[in-house]
Amino acid sequence: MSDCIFCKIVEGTVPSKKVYENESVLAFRDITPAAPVHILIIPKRHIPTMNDVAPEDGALLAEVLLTARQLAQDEGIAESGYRLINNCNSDGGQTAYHLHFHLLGGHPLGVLVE
Ligand code: D5M
Repeated sequence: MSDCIFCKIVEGTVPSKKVYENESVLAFRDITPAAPVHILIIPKRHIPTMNDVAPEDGALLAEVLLTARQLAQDEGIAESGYRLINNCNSDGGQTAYHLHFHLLGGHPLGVLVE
């Protein structure tokens, strides 16, 4: 049995507030939201970090990103704007080692990188 919290969410053994699901991608609300809209988009298959994405995962990664784009529309934040973040490994602040992208929006997020 996997020790990965997001694999458990995919399996349904840990509850989540799902907002979108298909056969390869899942999106659910972050348990500690940092903005009015804070959704995590993940591939269902366990990929630990961005470093582990292989060239043959390109279509899957595109599906994850296109899901984020669609959810931004659905959540009404596409026009006002949003931030899509991947944290990679310890310096990047990654705490959940199953690839995920944070979709954040719903209020001004401030400047992160100049
Ligand atoms: O972000 C990992 C994110 O995952 C962090 O914002 C909390 C969130 N998290 C952790 N456990 C859960 C559950 N069970 N449901 C929803 N959200 C969760 P990182 O980029 O790794 O720092």
